Amino acid sequence: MTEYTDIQYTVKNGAATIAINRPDKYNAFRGQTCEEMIHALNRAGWDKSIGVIVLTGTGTKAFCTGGDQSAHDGGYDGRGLIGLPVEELQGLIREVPKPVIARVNGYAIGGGNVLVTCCDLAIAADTAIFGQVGPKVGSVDPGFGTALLARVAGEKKAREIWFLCRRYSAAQALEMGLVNTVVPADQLDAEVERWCDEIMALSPTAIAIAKRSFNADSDSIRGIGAMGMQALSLYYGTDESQEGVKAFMEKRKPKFRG
Ligand code: 2NE
Repeated sequence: MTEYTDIQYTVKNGAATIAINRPDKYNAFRGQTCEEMIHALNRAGWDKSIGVIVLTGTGTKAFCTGGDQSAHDGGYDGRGLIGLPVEELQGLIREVPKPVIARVNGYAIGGGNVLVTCCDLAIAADTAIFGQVGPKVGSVDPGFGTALLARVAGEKKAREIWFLCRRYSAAQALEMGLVNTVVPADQLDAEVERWCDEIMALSPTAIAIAKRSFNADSDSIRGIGAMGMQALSLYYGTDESQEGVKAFMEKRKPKFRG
């Protein structure tokens, strides 16, 4: 894979930036997007000249809004149990031996919020908005989306995020520990660059060892996620789940009960 259609891949001063480039879909990912992100993460992850990876979305509206609901018909349009190899993508963010920074430039919703959760660090524009929508749209991202979020934001807050599907400001995300810092939107790139430059001045091997040891404590969540995806694939076959997707696409409230 040398040409990408759904993402942009750029390198500057040892930092590789992977940007989802589907602004008309609020940077939602389809099967092809996940494949390209996996390819780009492997490309940057094992390139010794790269010391840090930045994950972001193009435009100012969205970082990423999760699975592309227009590519969902009882399952998404790609590979794997649910038609999106998200568990592989999330696992790879943790697996690459260098820090992955989420540059959150807008909505980080659903699977987009999970990407932020999985990244080692997160820097948000003050205009960014966070949240989960699964129970509103007939989905759930089990594993890193739930159990790792509880480690990051705390058990009660993670359950609130999933059980109420509210939206949270960048300031609230900072307070709950989901992001490391918040800056005015017009200073986002300069701030990300500053963090990348600081990382590039440090020992890559020490950082790789530190990352793996941080991961060790929560690696069992990968297994929970695998089991969860198996359950999710069955849930996607139900009327209840499909009502959620249909309601989102028809811009109406879902009717899950009765
Ligand atoms: C992002 C948010 C909150 C924005 O709301 P609002 O009211 O400001 O805008 P609107 O009209 O909802 O969205 C603007 C345009 O972006 C598209 C919309 O369809 C709309 O298109 P047009 O009508 O202008 O043509 N859009 C936004 N998000 C999209 C998406 N994910 N797929 C396709 N089109 C999308 C609001 O739009 C929102 O809540 N979006 C998220 C919807 C969602 O259901 N995400 C997937 C959750 S499940 C998931 O991610 C997942 C996973 O993480 C792991 C495994 C399986 C699934």
